[in-house]
Amino acid sequence: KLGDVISRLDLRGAALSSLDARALRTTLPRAEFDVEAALATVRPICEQVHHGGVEALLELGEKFDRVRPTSLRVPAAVIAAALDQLDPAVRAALEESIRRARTVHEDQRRIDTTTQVVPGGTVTERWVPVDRVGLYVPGGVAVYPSSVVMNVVPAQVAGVGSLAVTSPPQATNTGVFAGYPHPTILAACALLGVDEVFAAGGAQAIAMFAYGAADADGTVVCEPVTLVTGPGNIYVAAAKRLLKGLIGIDAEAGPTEIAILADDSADAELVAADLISQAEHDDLAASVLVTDSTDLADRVVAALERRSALTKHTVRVNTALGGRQSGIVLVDGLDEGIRVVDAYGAEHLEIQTRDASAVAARIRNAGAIFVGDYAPVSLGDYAAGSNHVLPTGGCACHSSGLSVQSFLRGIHVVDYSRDALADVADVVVTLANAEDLPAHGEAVTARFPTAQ
Ligand code: HSO
Ligand code: ZN
Repeated sequence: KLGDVISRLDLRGAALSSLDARALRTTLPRAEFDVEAALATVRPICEQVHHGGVEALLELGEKFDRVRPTSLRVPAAVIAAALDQLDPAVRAALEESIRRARTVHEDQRRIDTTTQVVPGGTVTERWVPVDRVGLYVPGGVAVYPSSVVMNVVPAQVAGVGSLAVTSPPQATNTGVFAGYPHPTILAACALLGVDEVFAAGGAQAIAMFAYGAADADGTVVCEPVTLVTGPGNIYVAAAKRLLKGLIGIDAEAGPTEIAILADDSADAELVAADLISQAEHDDLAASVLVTDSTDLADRVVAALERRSALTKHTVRVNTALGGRQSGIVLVDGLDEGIRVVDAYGAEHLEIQTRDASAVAARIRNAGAIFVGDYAPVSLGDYAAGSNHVLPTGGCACHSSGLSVQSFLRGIHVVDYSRDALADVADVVVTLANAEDLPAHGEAVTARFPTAQ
């Protein structure tokens, strides 16, 4: 019975007050996502792509995706065919999703700022998009055309000039799509105006982006990129960690997480529906309820049992809900609940309490916060306008979700006149000498030979 396997952690009374933030964090339910352990597996794969280029990528597709890509780059005609055969209702929904994401992300554009430090001395922070981005779109247990939207929209709004998408070839594709990524992924690319799409997944896809790939004649099929974004499995995360430095990466994405902070005013049916919605992603998905109401907890468990039996992916949902990464955490009150969810730093946090907006305003650590009864996580997954590529595994404590900012760099432009430099020369010389780096000071005094 599901109710018997959902773990309960009782943090009422001294159980919570005796834990500091770090201890609390390790006490809370969380999935094992040992990226370090996967490094040994992905290292030879990345090497193979580095030296073998296109041919290595085709072979690795055959090995790991059980289908040899028909060609590494998806031909324009195949992308166009995918858009042609896209269900009109799905097309309209994707278009609405794109529209809302654009609306939100356009407001994230950064404005260059110039500060006049002294007369004749200015520092400008200039925002410049990265040159070329590689976007990874997973295609394993589930395929996510919505993730194409969430990666491409902020990159385009940021002004990234060159943008490539990669997704694993699907063994189940037929007809013109055989040996290519899922047709709905291709159609989403077409809707967004992305024409550079590759049939590569896993660690090998990240290596392709990092090193570029040429075919046997030396013709470059994929130019290397400067930044890779997008969620993936543990091997994708490991490859990103391995190749970081050569390329920029976004926050590492592990299995999805939903935490719900709820009091006795919450609707148990809605809480259960939302916990199940993210449990549906993956056996390792985490669904965590934090509440001060044992009565609500009992009602949620009953609702979970009823609802999970009725939903399509019952087995996966029950595995995720019964896993050590999921569970119900009991606390004394709202303040304690806030402490717990802040320590957890969920990818998605729902607030289903009285005065939900005021409670949300007190939260410091979460990838995204969903306020009240009418903002389920699945709204954010598809159509709120917010981004659904968010930090998992507690990374919300130090990282943000994908946004326009993820694709920009702020360059400081320093512009000082002769007089402005002369005015501050002593400061530079004094600090340079204090650090025993006199040549630093000499670079300034060299500009004022008569003053010496
Ligand atoms: N909840 C996932 C995103 C997603 N959901 C895609 C459905 N499709 C991670 O934020
Ligand atoms: Zn989701």
